[in-house]
Amino acid sequence: MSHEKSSPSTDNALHDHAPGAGKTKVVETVGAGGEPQQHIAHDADHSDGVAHLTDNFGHRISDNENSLKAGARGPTLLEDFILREKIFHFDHERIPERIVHARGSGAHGVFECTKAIPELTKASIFQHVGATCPVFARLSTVAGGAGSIDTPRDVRGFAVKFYTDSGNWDLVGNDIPVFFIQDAIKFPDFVHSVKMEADRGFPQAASAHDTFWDFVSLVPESTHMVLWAMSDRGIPRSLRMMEGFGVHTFRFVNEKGEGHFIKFHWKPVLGIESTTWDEAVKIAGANPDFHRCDLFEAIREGNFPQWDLGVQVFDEEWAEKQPYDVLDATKLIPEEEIPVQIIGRMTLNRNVDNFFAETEQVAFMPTNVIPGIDFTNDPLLQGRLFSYLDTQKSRLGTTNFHQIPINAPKCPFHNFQRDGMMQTLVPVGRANYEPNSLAEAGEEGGPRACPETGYVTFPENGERNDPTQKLRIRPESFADHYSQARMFYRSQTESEQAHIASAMVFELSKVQLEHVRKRFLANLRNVDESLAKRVADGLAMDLPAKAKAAREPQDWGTSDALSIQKQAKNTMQGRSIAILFAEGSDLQEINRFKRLIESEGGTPVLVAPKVGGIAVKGGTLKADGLLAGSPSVLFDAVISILMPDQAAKLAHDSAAVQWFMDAYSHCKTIAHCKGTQVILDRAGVEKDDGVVPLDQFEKVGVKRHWAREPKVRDLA
Ligand code: HDD
Repeated sequence: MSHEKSSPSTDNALHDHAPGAGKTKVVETVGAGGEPQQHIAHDADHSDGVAHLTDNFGHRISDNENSLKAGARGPTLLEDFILREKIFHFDHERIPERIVHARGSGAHGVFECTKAIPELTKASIFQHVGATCPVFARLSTVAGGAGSIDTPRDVRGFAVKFYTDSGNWDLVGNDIPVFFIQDAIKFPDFVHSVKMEADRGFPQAASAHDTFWDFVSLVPESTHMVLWAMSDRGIPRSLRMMEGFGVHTFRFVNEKGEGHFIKFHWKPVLGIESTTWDEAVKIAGANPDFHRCDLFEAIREGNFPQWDLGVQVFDEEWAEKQPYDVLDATKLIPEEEIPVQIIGRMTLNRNVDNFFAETEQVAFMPTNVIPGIDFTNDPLLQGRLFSYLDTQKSRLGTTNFHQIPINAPKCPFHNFQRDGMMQTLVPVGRANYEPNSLAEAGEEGGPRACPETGYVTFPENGERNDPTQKLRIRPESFADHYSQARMFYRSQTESEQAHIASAMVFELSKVQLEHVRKRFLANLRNVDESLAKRVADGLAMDLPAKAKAAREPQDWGTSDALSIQKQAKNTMQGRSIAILFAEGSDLQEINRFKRLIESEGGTPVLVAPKVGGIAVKGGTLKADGLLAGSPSVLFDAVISILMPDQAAKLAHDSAAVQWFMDAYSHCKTIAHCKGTQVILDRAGVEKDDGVVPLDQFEKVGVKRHWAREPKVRDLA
């Protein structure tokens, strides 16, 4: 990153004003002019080596236990500025939560270019292999509030801020490559319908209710994304194992001014992994912060999550020939047609120091683009270009939210924007307008526009369009609402298709308005008759007449890239594997598995009926988790090493029986010693490719055994 000398017009005196002016932990951020700056992170005074508690204006506090009173049992005095400041600040700790994506987890990292593409874009970060820039990523759910569970059925937000040397670039995407609506004007309606219902304030973080299904059944363009949300993509196992998508068609522009259409993809190095619905529900009870903890702990342990950034590149001529419109955000471009080329890798390698200051205050905006990356006329994207800037003012309270360290660019920035609430910069001189000739009198004249290197909007904005007409219409090319939904469904494996059908049955069973269910089924017949029949049977309803489609759906074949199971990785990397032990278990054997899992990049977790220290063969061993408090839903595979007497005892403990029953019904690998058989019998666990003796664990590995599913779940 280059750091120019800061302009006096935006010099930031923040660092001189740290409370207490002591020698506390110093955090390096970036100053107004892009120069590194130091902030005092803790409001304590260390001047004599002891951290002294002060108020926000640096006055030392003598007593943090008692308010000031008139007499030992008398009234508290208004004069107590220490009490008042403390309560005043506390009363205002919360800011409005995000209207959508309120629940999120963030981390810092680095992006590295792995393939230079100057022929496609002049974006500075893509000019040289090995070029890097810092990033901040926030991964979120959409519908729930800030304190809601991590594992509801929902879309996940995938927002990345690249702090490049030519300004911040925000790629604000989701884990699903298409969207529910085509035009931003429908966004408030859609969001109102999926959030908790207006009169009753529930359900929280769930789409299984009347208003969501009412909306989507009335808006057929949402059908494609509804299928994605009802598929296993809606219940990811880990934030580290999700794909990400920029969703819209964007544009790369090269040095010569030539444009190419592109779609952005994030591919998780750990592979894509989801839960089953039963598992997701149980995880919500066992650990509502499951995804947040998983991300935090992986980074803390040095198992840094990584994603490859890829692009699909195509031109307008190719786009013109497609049976859908590339400006329609309800459509994807099959990877079989336009392969994804990998151009970089993101590594998240540092947890936040403070959740509020960073994860809560980070402000993503699709308008944050750098030269070489441009928008298209996608009407959903165009609406977003207004919405995000606007919402930050209401969330963060001031137009100066860009000065908050997490939002500030790490390259120089200079302009004549001035003042506003919470202004922390101290610009000097008179130059707060332009043009000016103050420099001629020896004064600071301030910055000037840069025609050579500044952002230039791609001039062609009239794709298949007549810009002389003002129209409120949806183009005819956006009219096919079902063909890609069909392609998505037909690209899934049998078990994935069954999951979609079950999810729809579950969600529609929560819909109390009968006509809404019927309307959705009528639409679904346009996607796939067998799916519609399956869902109707699951609800014990008759199939209604097929809805009339705006445009008759076509068979567009299938795409393996749309299925999770077809791309599954059999790997221990990033997976957590439980080792169940009890009194008398063989320590050597336990350690052997621990080492194996660790050497393969996995995390072994010791689980036992008691945690404090159990006498095992060869020593005493502490467990990481209590059996009753560490259900097997928290792990990707389970190993059981028990002496027969302990196993016989656990066979009468419902937590132990349920542990194996769940691992089995969630199609996980169960590697067990002979002694464990007595519990497996009680749990109804039958031998199969994934229920194996201990010595076969390594061979079988950590993957789901979907062939088992018909034995444990009615997939009708
Ligand atoms: Fe949005 C937040 C992703 C359409 C308006 N959106 C938000 C976040 C993500 C997305 C990941 C959370 C950012 C964070 O972590 O802070 N949004 C999308 C995607 C969309 C999309 C992939 C379609 C392709 N969004 C969309 C539309 C509008 C908005 C059409 C409005 C016209 N989105 C917002 C917002 C939010 C937001 C209200 C809430 C909090 C925020 O912006 O910062 O402005």
